[in-house]
Amino acid sequence: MRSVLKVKGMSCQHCVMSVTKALNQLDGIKNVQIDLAKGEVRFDNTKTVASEQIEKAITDAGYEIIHG
Ligand SMILES: [Cu+2]
Repeated sequence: MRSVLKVKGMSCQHCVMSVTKALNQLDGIKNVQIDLAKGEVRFDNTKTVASEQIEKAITDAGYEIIHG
């Protein structure tokens, strides 16, 4: 399932790499793409990884998910 999240705090290519790496470490998350201008993170959730787990990976990397 293709998922989209709004993530706050990403400002440069380093942030893109950090968030991509954090998500790629989750088993089942694939094809991570980040739109820096929109602050959007897109990925395939191939194993129904729990949203809590995804959120934790992003917050542990130092970024914040914008809800709603
Ligand atoms: Cu950055």
